[in-house]
Order: sequence, then structure tokens, then C-alpha cells
Amino acid sequence: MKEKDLFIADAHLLDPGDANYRRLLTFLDEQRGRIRTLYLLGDIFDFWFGYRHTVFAPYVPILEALRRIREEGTEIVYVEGNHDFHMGPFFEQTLGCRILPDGGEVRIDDERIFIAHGDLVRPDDPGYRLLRRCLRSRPLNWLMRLIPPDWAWSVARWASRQSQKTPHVDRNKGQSEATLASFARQRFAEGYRAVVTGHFHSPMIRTIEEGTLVALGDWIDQFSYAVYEDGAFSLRSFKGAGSKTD
Ligand SMILES: [Mn+2]
Repeated sequence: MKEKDLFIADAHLLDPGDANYRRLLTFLDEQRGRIRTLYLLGDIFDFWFGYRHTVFAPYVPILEALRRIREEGTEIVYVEGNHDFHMGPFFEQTLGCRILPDGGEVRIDDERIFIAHGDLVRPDDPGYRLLRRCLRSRPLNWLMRLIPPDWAWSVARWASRQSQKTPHVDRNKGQSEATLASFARQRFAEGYRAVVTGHFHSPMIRTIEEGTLVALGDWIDQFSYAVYEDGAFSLRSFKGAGSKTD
């Protein structure tokens, strides 16, 4: 029976030998055939670019796992993150995903749910929004197609290492929670019943007035994810192979 939906974000996958990568494959394999919709809320990959006929070799195992899940009838919804956008033909056609570049509304059991990666919840962030627009622009898309994929991978790895060195304002937990809560309140005022986001790497589930706010945490060392089942959200953590997930 497929009556539950799963939400996962921020795995930042890089190498199939990494512990978090292997654990995600195990988890998806255990869940196969039991998921109605799998919501991937961004930064599943540490770097993705959707070429027409090429995928980065380290991602073959996860792409195959997603394809198997899809074959069992699970829908996949992908919200782009700040590390994975221009999802391209593999996600759009081969996996038949619904792609929401900036997040947005989905209907679950006729309820309006707002899903987002989370990088756009801060209202006062013009610098980041400009950078985000440039990275997603058509000229950059063209440029990416001219550069050999091996170079693109190296540049992205370098950029990712640089960004890990500079502490980001979003790592401030209290401030992030307040920002998220105020973002969620606005969505609840618009009639959404729940807001689900990734990006903040800190799992949290809160009931605010009439709505539920879920921050997914990450799949780097927390292995946290959300489940929507029987009309309610819950936040869980996957302990590893053979553990009782539910
Ligand atoms: Mn992110």
C-alpha cells in the first residue's frame, strides 16, 4: 500500500563510497514500493547539472535507485537547491519528475502544502538572490554546455570547498528558526496548511497557530526526513539498514 509521502533534502551527495550516500541507497531500497510521492527538496547532490546525454559518474547509483522507485509507481517531485539546478532531461523525462525550481504549492490529500528548498526564505538577501539568478540564467546554462563536464565538476568541487570555509549566516540556529517561522506564518496566512523546507541542516517540527512547519535537517550526519501519513507530518531519522523505520 502506498499511502505515505517522504520528504528528504540536503544529502549533498558526492561519492558512492561515502557513508551518507550508502545510507540513502539503503533507505530508498527499503522504502521502495511503499511511497506515494517522494519529495526531494534540494541539495540532494553536492553538484548537479542536467546535460542532455551525460551524467556525472558518481551519481549513477542514486539515479538508478530513483529510477527503480519510479518504476514502482512513486511520483517524484524535485525542488531545486542551491547546489542542484538545471535538472535537465534525466529528471524531467527519464524519471518524469515534477520540477519546482523555486518550490511552491503542492496538494496532498487536497490540502495546500508549501514546499521549498529554504534558500529563499530570508526576505533581506538581495546579494544572494542576484547570485542565484545569475547561476540559473540562460547564458550560464549555455556556458556550462561549452565547458567539458570534467572541468565543470572540478570547478564546482572547488567552489563547494570554498563555501564550506566561510561560515554562513544561516548556520546561526536561533536566527534561522525565527526567519523560518516568520516565513511559515506568511504562508499559513495565505491558506497553506504546512510548510516543508530543507537547507537549514537542523531538523525541526513545530505547530504554529493552524499550520505545521517542518525543517528537514539533512542526510549528511542526521539522516532526518519527514513522513506525511494519515493526515499528519512527522520527523524521523533513519538509523541504518534493518532498523525499524516505520
Ligand atoms: Mn542548501
